[in-house]
Amino acid sequence: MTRTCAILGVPVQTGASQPGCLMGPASFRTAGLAKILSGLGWEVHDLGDLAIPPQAPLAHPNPAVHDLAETRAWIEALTPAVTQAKAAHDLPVFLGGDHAMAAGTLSGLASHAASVGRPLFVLWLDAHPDLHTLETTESGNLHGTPMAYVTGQPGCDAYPPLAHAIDPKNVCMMGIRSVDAAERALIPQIGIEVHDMRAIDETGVLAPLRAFLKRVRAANGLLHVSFDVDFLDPEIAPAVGTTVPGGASFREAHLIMEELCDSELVTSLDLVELNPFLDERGRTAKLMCDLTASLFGRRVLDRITRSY
Ligand code: B3U
Ligand code: MN
Ligand code: MN
Repeated sequence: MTRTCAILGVPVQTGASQPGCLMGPASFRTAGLAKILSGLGWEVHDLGDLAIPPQAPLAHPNPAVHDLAETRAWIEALTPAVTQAKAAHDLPVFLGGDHAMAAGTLSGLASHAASVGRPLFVLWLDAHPDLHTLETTESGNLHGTPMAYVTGQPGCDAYPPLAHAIDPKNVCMMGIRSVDAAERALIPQIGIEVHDMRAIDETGVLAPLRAFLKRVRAANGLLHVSFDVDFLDPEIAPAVGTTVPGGASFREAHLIMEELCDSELVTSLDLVELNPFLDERGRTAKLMCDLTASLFGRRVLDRITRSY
């Protein structure tokens, strides 16, 4: 049976420090994402771009916080749209936009998961854990807050009330290499599984990924992958506002995508933080499309057996 995939553009850029992520969905479309996925046998439905109306400014006790009204509005618009897209499609892909988008995609997916009675797991591929609350963020860039919001941490009450929180124990982070003090304190406290780049250098990507996938399978979980471009090394993916050296290599990233494909566990995907204004002749957009293709079934050679 043909599997269906939805593409939803989410041109949010107010969560980041510099403009440009607004053009992310257009860049993914220009790089031919829909055609690539349909070429792999998927039935692709492009749902267009979501929009929010212009917002009146909203103040917050933390004076660093900026563009709060916009992030709130994106969460409000995204939550029902994402729940619907997931109910109607096997594997919706949400094209950011900056990572503030994940506050809305994950809140919508958590509602969907609750409605089908399955736990939601999240694989978070990022240089950053994005675990700030609105009270702890020093930059005030709200793309640093979605994981605190969706796991129900106190200090996010300026965001819309969350109907279903995600269990932090169902979250696995890989690629982490830039963590602020408040986030560092929260990680052991809430029990999120974090594989920083040192851990990846020590174990490789496959062992921790397989252990996590085994947990998802055992729990009959839904699996959302949230892929921040800065997970990748800036040498291969320059089109991102928050580059951090020492990121995942081309080969590590493809291996993760291929393993995710083989597992057949992935039920939704975010592609975030692509800033086409910073790209070099579409290079990062093309790489992100190629990595997505690996997740959707493109392979070098056919394999007869799964390796685990
Ligand atoms: N933790 C820092 C940096 C950051 C988080 N997410 C991104 N950058 N992309 C902050 O500003 O909260
Ligand atoms: Mn991020
Ligand atoms: Mn990041």
